[in-house]
Amino acid sequence: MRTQPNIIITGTPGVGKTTHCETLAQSTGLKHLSVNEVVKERGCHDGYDEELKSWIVDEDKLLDAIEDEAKQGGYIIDWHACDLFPKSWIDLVVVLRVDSEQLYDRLKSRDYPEAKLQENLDSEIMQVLLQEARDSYDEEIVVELSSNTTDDMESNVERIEGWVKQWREDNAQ
Ligand code: DAT
Repeated sequence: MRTQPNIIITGTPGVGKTTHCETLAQSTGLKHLSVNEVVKERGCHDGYDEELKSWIVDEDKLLDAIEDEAKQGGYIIDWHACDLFPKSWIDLVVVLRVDSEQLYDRLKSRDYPEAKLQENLDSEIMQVLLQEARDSYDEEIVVELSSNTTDDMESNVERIEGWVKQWREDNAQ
């Protein structure tokens, strides 16, 4: 039994995962687990895709790398996929959503290659991550939240903080 919850914050790149996770890590004491960092630092990849400018993730290595931490609990997992994590590890899945114009501006300012930018815009419009979350986890633990403005972010953070507080009360030993 975990004494702290694990939360996934997922969504298309640029939606605001890192910003939400960093704020929540400070306010809740949960640890921000950036899958991107783990993939890079612990070598959970089969090389780098120069065209897409991203690591080719080895999911088995990644799961092995984070298994002990995840089983212990207390992590906010930050990644643009969610279907790979075993259901038994996860207590809440937050799917952040953003309007196309906002996403375009955010990705453009990151100098994304055109193909990668378009792929991510399409993915957001087609709700790929939301569908993936709904297909992979029980509907009660999947929450869709808007991340267009700083007001959105504040209310999302407040809502997730409230959820964490409740989880801790419900699971106090
Ligand atoms: P991700 O980790 O999903 O790739 P990020 O946290 O790095 O996204 O955010 C990308 C950029 O967009 C960053 O400059 C912060 C900004 N941003 C994210 N969410 C926002 C929001 N709800 N309101 C305003 N700006 C936001």
